[in-house]
Amino acid sequence: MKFGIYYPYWEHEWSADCLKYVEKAARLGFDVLEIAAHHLNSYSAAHIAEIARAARDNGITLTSGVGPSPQKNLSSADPDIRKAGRAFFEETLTNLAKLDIRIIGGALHSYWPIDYSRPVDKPGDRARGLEGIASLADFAANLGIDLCLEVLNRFENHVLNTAEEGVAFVRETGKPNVKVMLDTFHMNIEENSFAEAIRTAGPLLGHFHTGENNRRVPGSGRLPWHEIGAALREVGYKGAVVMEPFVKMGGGIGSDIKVWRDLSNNADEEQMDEAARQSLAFSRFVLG
Ligand SMILES: [Mn+2]
Repeated sequence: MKFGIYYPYWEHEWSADCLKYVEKAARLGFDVLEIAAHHLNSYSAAHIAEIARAARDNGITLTSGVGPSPQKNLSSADPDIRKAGRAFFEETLTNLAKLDIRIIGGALHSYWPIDYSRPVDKPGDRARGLEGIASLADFAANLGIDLCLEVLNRFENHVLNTAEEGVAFVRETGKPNVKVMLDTFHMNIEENSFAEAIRTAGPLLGHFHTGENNRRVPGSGRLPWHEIGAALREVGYKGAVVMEPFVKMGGGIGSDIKVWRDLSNNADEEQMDEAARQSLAFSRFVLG
């Protein structure tokens, strides 16, 4: 198991540059840095090469996550939007490969966050999203990339809310590089049992996010980390465990994540670093 962190922990905008966090993640002892792929296509070739070099120099493995915008939604009823989604993913995956990234996780089959002021068509969105992912899978496979479909809570997505729904979706694609991604924050809302959900995903589990019930760093809240660790070991999970804490208000990130109070005890950057370092030690001990 490798342990990582998603750099928006320190940022207010998804467009924030990931470069400086490569060295920081290494300095804090992480194996993995997860980058937000939302704006990767706007990076210059030279900048992408610089990030790849920094990762190699610091011994950091990069993974990526994305919440596709409504205009790049593979499950849209509008064929032009589905086409834009496909083009977005082809360009993004090509850039991910330049960074040696083998994992992209998130609601790839849909968009995020969902606008629930509009009518919800779960069967239609599921069918179109499945077709979009299944047809994208070979393109990703040729670049050595796994598409990891994140199971989200009901307030953020309607297509995949449980490990069981994730597994059924992934099996239907019939593609070996399409996998299930679980996140303890979402599991805490939707699953009857953390261990059972992890067992349900079993060998199809391709990526794993950790966060507390209130999205503070793992070990600071009340999730059953020993149960979660035992289940990950039981299914022989060998992938990345990436902590995804969100503790600061402000910007597009604070708004999308719905952070309406400072959950960090007004920590400065040094204290944020220390909280991440301590949570990493906790995660290695209890999950690894
Ligand atoms: Mn997540």
